[in-house]
Formats: sequence, structure tokens, C-alpha cells
Amino acid sequence: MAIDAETFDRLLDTLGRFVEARLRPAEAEVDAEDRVPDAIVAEMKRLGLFGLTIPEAYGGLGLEAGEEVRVAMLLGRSSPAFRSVFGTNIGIGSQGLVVDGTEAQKRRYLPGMASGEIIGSFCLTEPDSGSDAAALRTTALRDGKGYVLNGTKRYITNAPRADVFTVMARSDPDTPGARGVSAFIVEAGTPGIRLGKPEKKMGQKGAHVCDVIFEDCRVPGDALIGEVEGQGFKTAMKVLDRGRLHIAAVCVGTARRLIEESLAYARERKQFGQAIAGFQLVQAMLADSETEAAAAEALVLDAARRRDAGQGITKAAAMCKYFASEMVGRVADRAVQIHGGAGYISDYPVERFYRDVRLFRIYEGTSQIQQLIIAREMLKEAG
Ligand code: COS
Repeated sequence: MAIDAETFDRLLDTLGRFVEARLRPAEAEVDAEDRVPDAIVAEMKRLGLFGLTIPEAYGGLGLEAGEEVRVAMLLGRSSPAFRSVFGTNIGIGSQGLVVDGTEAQKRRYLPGMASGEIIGSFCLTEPDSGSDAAALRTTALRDGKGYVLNGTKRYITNAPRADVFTVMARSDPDTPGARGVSAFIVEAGTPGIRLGKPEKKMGQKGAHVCDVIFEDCRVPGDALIGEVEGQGFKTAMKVLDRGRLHIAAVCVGTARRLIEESLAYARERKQFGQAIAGFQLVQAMLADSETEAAAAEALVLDAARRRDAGQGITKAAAMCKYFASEMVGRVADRAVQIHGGAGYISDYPVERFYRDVRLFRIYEGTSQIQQLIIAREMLKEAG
């Protein structure tokens, strides 16, 4: 454990109060304005949220998976846009360096990411390569001591405010598939990088994505993560294993929030002369949501324990992401149903969460990709 149990409990307590007192009251404003207020971002920095998973040696809190998922469940109780502010720094935007970077690369970027001074972002997806990540076409061709990058990356979270990108690119154009791919750490100010227009999304307003376009973008040789070619796809997959567990934990937190909203509404709303919570058909919806959220939580905590025990979690993380993201979709649907007409009106948080949670089944690997990973791992285990 990187921090002692008492300090961790204090952290959870502080973050719980932050979610209740600062994030929840600002949710509607963030959705309407498509922007997280600067004052909240500054508080997130002060609370250490940008460095939750970055090792202590580089200025972070170095939380283990079991601690990280408990924090993620807590943060999941408010709009996902808030977590997204620092989500790439503690996940896909920093972990490539954490797992495979050289000491010099870690020293150069991780302390700034941990403090929130540097925003990290992860460039894997392309216009023609989404689920089939190994088919990516962006190239990084050797030129003297460095590389020249060309290609377009799509739907890149936090790209509009990123300072550094972890970029997966084909360094060996003659090797198709995963083996020809390398990972690079590229500073956003490098000439030859252009950002596309911010995309208009269905939900998660306040979290921004856009294209990142590389046009003859020259990077030094030491931008190659780990300074080893051909490892970039594996780096990306390792990063996604942890990322998927984190997203699953967020889904559990969001489900808890939706259940809380549903329960409160069902107890207050009266029809046929009584609170609708007294009707068994409404109770069935509440019971299904509660049971499924508890099952997802147990799955997430078990996978986190396995990771902290040093076990591989490729299958477990995929199972968590698959089950928890589908689960929160069903919970959000029931929450809207319990609210009736009110659930379709934006004055009630469930309308916003219904749109927000839809993304969980898509990013960091669709449900169908998680199914594929689970089945592949089962077949491997069976020999
Ligand atoms: N950890 C470490 N290594 C891994 C790994 C993991 N979780 N998953 C795969 N690898 C390795 C494999 O062992 C293989 O190595 P070898 O060539 O040495 O055998 C290599 O990576 C290629 O793996 P694989 O053959 O499984 O690649 P595929 O192209 O068949 O499929 C999937 C990989 C479909 C699982 C992958 O493309 C994927 O996850 N797609 C979804 C991408 C995604 O999540 N995008 C979201 C956007 S990023 S926010």
C-alpha cells in the first residue's frame, strides 16, 4: 500500500465531501455550459486528483488498484465530466509512461501530470481504426535520430487542452498489425500538430474530444516510449487493462447515484393516493438496480484485488467493463422509467445521466470487444 489506511480513509472522506458540496451543485451548469469551472479544476489540483495513480516517486499518491477503484466509485456519484478533467492524467494519458517509459521520460513528464500542470492525452483511435486498434495507419518513420509522424487520431479525450500525447503509430510500415506499432510521447507544441474542431457529443458535456492531426511532425528519438520499437500496441493494451477497471468502478458509482435519485423520487412521488415506492412494479425496478450494482461492485473489487496481488487482469478487467457499463445503462433506463415524464426533463439529473452513461459501453473498448477479449482469454486458459 502506497499510503496508510488512515490517510486513505481521510482522502475518501475529503473527496466524498468534495463530490457532495462542490461537484453535485455544479452539474447542471457544466451540462448547460459544456465547461467545468476553473475554480473546480483548481480545487481538483489541490486535492491531488491529477496524481492519484502516479507513483509517489514522481509526485503522485501512487494508489493501488484496490484504492483507485474505491475513489473512482466515489467520483462516479457525480457527472462523468468532472472525472474526465483529470481522468486521462491518472489513466490512459500517463500509464503508458508509468508501465513502459524510461526513467528519463518518467522524470520529465510524470511530476507535471501528477500536479495537473501537464495534461496528458492518449491517441490510439483513428478514422479507419477503432475496435481494430492494430490496424492503425498513422506512421512514425525514422529520420536521422528522430521520427516523423503523419496521420489522424480521432475522438481524443482532453486533446483540446492536452500538453502531451501518448501516440501509437506504425514505426515499421512493412510489418502489419500489432508488431509494427510503437508508442511515442509527443509534446502538444511540436510543429506539425493540428487539432480538429471540438466534437458535439450526446452527453458528458464539459468533457471534450477532437481529432489530433500529425503532418510531418518531427519528434526526437527519445520520444519513443521505453526507447524500444514495436512495443507500442502492447503498451496500449496494458494501459487499457487498468483503464477498463477504472471505468467499471466509475459505472458502479454512477449506478449508486441513479439508485439514490430513483429511491428519493419514488418515496416522494404520489400516485393513486400513495408514494409510488409502495408499488411492487416500481420496487422490482429498484431491486434489480440495487442487485446489479452490488454484483458489479463485487466484480470490480475482486479484479482490483487480483491486480494488487500481481495477477494478470486482462479477462477480469474486460468482464468488469462489460458488466458494469451494461449494468449502469440498465440502471439509468430504470431511473428514467421510475421518474416517468419527469425523467425526460432536464431539471432532473437522471435525464443527464441517461445520456452520460451511454458512452461507458463504447469507449476504452466496446462491449463487443470486451466479450471478444473474455472469450479469447477463456480459450487460452483452456489450452
Ligand atoms: N496486455 C499485454 N499484451 C497484450 C494485451 C494485454 N492486455 N492484449 C494483447 N496483447 C499482446 C498480445 O499478446 C499480442 O502479442 P504477441 O504478438 O507477442 O503475441 C499483441 O498484443 C497483439 O494482440 P492480439 O493478437 O490480441 O491483437 P488483435 O489485433 O487480435 O486484437 C483487441 C486486440 C481487439 C483486443 C484490441 O485491438 C482492442 O482492445 N481493441 C479495442 C481498442 C479500444 O479499446 N479502443 C478504445 C479507444 S482507446 S480510449
